[in-house]
Amino acid sequence: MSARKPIYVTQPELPPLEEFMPYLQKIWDSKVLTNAGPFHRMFEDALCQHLGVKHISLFTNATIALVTALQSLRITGEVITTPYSFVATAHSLMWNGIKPVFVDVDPVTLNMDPARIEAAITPQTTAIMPIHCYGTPCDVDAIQRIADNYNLKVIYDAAHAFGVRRSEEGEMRSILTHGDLSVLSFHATKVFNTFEGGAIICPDAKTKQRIDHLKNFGFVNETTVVATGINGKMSEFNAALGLLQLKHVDNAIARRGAIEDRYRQLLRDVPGVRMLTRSAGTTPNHSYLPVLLGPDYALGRDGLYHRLREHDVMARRYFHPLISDFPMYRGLASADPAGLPVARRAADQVLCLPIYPSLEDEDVVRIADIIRSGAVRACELDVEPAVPELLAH
Ligand code: T4K
Repeated sequence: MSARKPIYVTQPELPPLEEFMPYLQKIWDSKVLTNAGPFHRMFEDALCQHLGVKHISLFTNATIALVTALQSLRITGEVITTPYSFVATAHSLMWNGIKPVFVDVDPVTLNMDPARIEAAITPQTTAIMPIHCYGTPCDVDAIQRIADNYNLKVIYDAAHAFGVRRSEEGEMRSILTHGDLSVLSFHATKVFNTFEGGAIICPDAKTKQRIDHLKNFGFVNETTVVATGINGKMSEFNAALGLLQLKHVDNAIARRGAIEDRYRQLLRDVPGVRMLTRSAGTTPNHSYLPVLLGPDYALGRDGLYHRLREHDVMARRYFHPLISDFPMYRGLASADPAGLPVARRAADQVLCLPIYPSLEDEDVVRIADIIRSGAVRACELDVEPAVPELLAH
């Protein structure tokens, strides 16, 4: 047993504690702990500015925000979504009594494949819920064209997409303004965290107001309740932390970018290891570092997962199993594996490697070495073409 500290898939970024103390002092002095207090308002404004969007409603977490986003647009019936995501995406539909309809993903981005959407539309379809998986932007233009043609709403699960921009009309614009609503997560494991937290990006003040009512039990004033709302409010503690975290997030993302570059350089020529192509014209956030271990990777995906663990490296198989494999979904016709071959292959091959700002270069090198060691048999076979039947493995 080694005494080495485990390296997890991620480690939350935290500001120096002494920087947070004055914020806490203000909360202690004012005794305003929640219900749209001063930090909540300041954080909403600062986030809008930072992200380049007009209206944001803060939440306790992204899951409640997704549930509320669906409520706010009165989505019912069936919603087309992806099986290649964290289970909260589909759960938010089930909590609204909506039937998820899974469609396959694109092999390059692993985001919902727009070419699969139209065939899944029925008279019950009311919306599309894609995710910007690992922060890679969806084909938002193609999705919007389909939504417009069939009069469907689009709610993006943008839990991974904090700060992601793409080139539009000569400038870098937030990916979060596409569709009708986008939902961010500020969970501890995300690029930007408030311990727990989330937000809905809204297109206009009226929609934000409706969402603000919905996250506060439906209250409009002391005595008027206009909807069966929920309690989804972010507390002053989380909002104050978020305000402070914003000062550090650009540096954190830059450091993540350097780590991703290093992995790409070290793993470039390892047989059987594929990294996702970076989207052109995009400012990424480097939130995850997925690699796909193909059939020509000698050790296989699960072999590598376990070998890394033996070396105290806790890589994760996001997203395996597919959502459509979980018991509450697998009975759906759209969960049939035959209709989801690309998502299934990705779920079988993916491994998300550790990436976070304080990850040391020597650890990146060590992780890359372990991955390379798992490719050895394939390398040897590459120079031994005398045994072609083994190459087919
Ligand atoms: N939509 C999408 C596409 C999502 O990915 C998510 C969440 C959501 C919606 C819902 O967002 P929230 O409602 O959570 O805001 C984690 C997260 O819990 C989850 O938020 C995230 N996606 C998902 C992809 O990953 P687990 O079960 O892998 O978390 P856990 O606890 O195993 O954490 C992973 C590693 O991170 C740990 O091994 C160590 C490190 N860690 C974690 C926590 C919580 C820390 O160092 N400190 C911590 O406090 O789900």
